[in-house]
Amino acid sequence: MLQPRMFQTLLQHFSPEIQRTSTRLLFGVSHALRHGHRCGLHQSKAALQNARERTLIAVKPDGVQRRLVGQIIHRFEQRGFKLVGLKMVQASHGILSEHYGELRTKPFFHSLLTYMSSGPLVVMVWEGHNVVQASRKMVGQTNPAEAPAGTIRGDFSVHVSRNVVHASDSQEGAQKEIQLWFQAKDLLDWDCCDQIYTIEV
Ligand code: IDP
Ligand code: MG
Repeated sequence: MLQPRMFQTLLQHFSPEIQRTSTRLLFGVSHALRHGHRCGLHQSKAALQNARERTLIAVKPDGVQRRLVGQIIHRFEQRGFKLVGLKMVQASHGILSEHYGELRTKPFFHSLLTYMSSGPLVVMVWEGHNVVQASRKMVGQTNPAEAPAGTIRGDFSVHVSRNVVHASDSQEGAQKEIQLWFQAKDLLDWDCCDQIYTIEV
């Protein structure tokens, strides 16, 4: 690990602006880590528990074909959520029937399955504080005609049958969908180094 004194010595070779920024960063992180240790255990546990909420997001075949995967991932990263699982799949009617089981009686059910199996999906699990509700807002209404500009559907789609992205609609739904699409071993528990700056722990 780089010691503060060595760090300062190295910094002497850089411009004054880089020196100031780097020093603020170094001592800011160490202060935040010390402060984190002083926080009440109960509060930290509750905050960390909330921060571990997870949801399933999928870029649908139209989103993949239109090369929107990067922009959609970018929005979730930019908001401050943590990616804990990701894969590209060609989904079967079997898994899609289970995923959309509640819509089985809808007149568009068959065409929905045909569309969703027409090409690869990029399926992801995102983690963070209030991620289920926040991601539904980021995605926008089911019908893109009603989704405001600034939402993914409002910015990238026009018709309800080609609305680019899926997001779980509740915490219970998210748990079921995550179990349907991922094995536990494929979800990574990793420490995100900016967590102390995105939630209060
Ligand atoms: P959601 O994706 O916003 O949660 P749901 O009502 O769960 O919306 O519907 C699942 C998906 O079914 C939608 O995202 C859309 O792809 C498709 N869908 C919903 N309503 C219609 C419709 O009226 N016509 C065609 N497809 C629809
Ligand atoms: Mg839904």
